[in-house]
Amino acid sequence: MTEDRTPKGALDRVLTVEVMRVTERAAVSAARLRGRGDERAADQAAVDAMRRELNRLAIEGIVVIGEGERDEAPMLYIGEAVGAGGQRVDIALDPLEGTTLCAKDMPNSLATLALASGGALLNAPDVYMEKIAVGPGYPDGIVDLDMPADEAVRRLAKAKGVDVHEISACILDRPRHADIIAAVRSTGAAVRLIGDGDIAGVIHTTNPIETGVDIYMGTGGAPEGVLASAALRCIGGQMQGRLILKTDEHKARAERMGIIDFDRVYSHEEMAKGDVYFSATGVTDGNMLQGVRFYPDHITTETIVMRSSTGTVRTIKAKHTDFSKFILD
Ligand code: VTB
Ligand code: MG
Ligand code: MG
Repeated sequence: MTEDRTPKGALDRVLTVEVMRVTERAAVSAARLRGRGDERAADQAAVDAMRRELNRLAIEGIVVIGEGERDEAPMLYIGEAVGAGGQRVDIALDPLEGTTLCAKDMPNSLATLALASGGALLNAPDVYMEKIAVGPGYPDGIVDLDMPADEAVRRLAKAKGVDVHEISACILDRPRHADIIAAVRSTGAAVRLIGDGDIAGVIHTTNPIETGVDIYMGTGGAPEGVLASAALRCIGGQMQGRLILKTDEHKARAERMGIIDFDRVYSHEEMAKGDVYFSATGVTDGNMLQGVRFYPDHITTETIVMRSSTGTVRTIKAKHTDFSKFILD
């Protein structure tokens, strides 16, 4: 028998494989609807597949970051119990992150899931979150949310030992980001604008040579912020997030989830604590993951699956010959 080096208090390591299966299934179902211009259908397909797979796992899971609150999301809503029974875990999911990317067959849409011990993931409402993230290897606090964007890229360049022209910042292409885009460009650094998909944007900072992205900045979804934090906990890097709670309704939702300090800056370690698993399967082709491929007699998927307690990061290319299952069940 091989020795299981699972640290005390950590989750069962068998779950590494299990979480991967869940995102693989969701990705295949969404990928069938790539490029059809129907975001809702692709999202629904991913949600159905993910829920079905989650309910087969030997876990007693609660969705803490999901498709929305119960009245607006019939499936995988926040608070939904999933699993066939077993270890008690919290789950954060975005079955199809980048629905528009998938509907338009553009790069970097993913099926994503994070799993952690009960109480370990920030219960964030589905509001916006300001984010800043960099990959591993920088001193703690090298950048933060309150720093002007131009200062952040300059500091990063200095720490990396390169000219600021060699830095690239990934930012969601939205009018609300006009100022930070201008600030970054004023330094001579490059801006990679993305249409959607900021979980991928954050993960890309962990491998700047492959992806061409050194830093992620800007405002995106809070659920995506928690999922990206789970990934960084495993792979290394730093992130900060601050919920944008301007309206009374948003504040009330945050309060119901136990948030009392509305202006709090969370580190990625505060958004995803303890032993965390993260899995993402490519739906469309991307910088780090290939999308689902349909061959006449099999399907391939590519998944990055990782675990924080051991820091193992696996990229798994799977060939699924039992493909009838993907269609029938
Ligand atoms: C981001 C991105 C998502 O929403 O969180 C973004 O990661 C933010 O919201 O893929 P807006 O689109 O309203 O700007 C998505 O683009 C879609 O969920
Ligand atoms: Mg979604
Ligand atoms: Mg999303």
